[in-house]
Amino acid sequence: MKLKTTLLATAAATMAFISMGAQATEFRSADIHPDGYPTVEAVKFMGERLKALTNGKHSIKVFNNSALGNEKDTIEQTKIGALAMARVNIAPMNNICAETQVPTMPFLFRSKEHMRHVLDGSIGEQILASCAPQGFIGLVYYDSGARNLYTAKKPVRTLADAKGMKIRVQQSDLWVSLLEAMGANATPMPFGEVYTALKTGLVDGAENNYPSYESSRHFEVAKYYSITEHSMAPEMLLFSKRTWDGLSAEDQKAVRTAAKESVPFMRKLWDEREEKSLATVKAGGAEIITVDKVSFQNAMKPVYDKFITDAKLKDLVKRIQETK
Ligand code: BDP
Repeated sequence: MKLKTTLLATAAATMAFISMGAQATEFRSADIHPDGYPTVEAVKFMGERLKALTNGKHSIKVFNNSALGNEKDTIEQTKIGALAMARVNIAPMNNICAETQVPTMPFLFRSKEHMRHVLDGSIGEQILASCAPQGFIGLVYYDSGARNLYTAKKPVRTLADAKGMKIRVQQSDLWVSLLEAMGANATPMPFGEVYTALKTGLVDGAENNYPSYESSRHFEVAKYYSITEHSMAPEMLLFSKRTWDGLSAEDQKAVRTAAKESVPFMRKLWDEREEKSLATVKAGGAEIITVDKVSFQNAMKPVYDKFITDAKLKDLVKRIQETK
């Protein structure tokens, strides 16, 4: 009797495995942010949707807090298929796939609504699709708000104040030029190293949105937060093309659908988090500084001249500017 039960149980387990299909997968997805951060929660949500859409066949496990390395590392792993997914900012893709430079450009989007509208449409799709030859399926963008400059010792109120300051930037040539155009001394480094760099004076400042400034505790070591809003470079969710090519068309569709469904979910979390983070950094002693934004804007021509060089990129910029 006992043997029969065991046999039955084994058979049931085997059946369950077979019915799941030989390719049942838990896709691994990397993020540098901690639990609770909108990007992390959005990918978890996508995982739940994917599981539902594929009747439990596919799911996602998020490895957050830089557990699988910094963004450049996880992009590399995604390219070779060692990792199925990476949620990164668009900036570390700038040197890999030229079109991603466009949404990174300084003062390009006029507002959050403009940015969302452009990225949701055909321009956004074109840029996502442009990374395929490099081995990446661009699934969706997530919000990353506007990035602002923050400094440890001296506040930046005018463009002249930024002159000569050592400012950490993301690992992208475009970002180096952007800060150089402000007169600063740009220092590229991974996000995870910035807190110590600010604390030890290796850099004078950095730049980021409210939620990252807050969750990284950078506000504790760089309390002058200047509202420059110099870029709205969004987040990107990448899927490894190697892994992708092994999926059925039906499963690819499910991945895309689940990713799309996570966008409104993320935006709601994002809007709430921006407000909460502002309150937290203020309570923590951050000084929110209004700057002469036009002077920063006027300094950006060299960045456009250097990076928006070919007809394709020029056309994308123009179409974005013309989008109402
Ligand atoms: C944050 C992005 C994250 C970047 C980070 C950075 O969410 O993906 O790694 O900025 O500045 O806003 O490196």
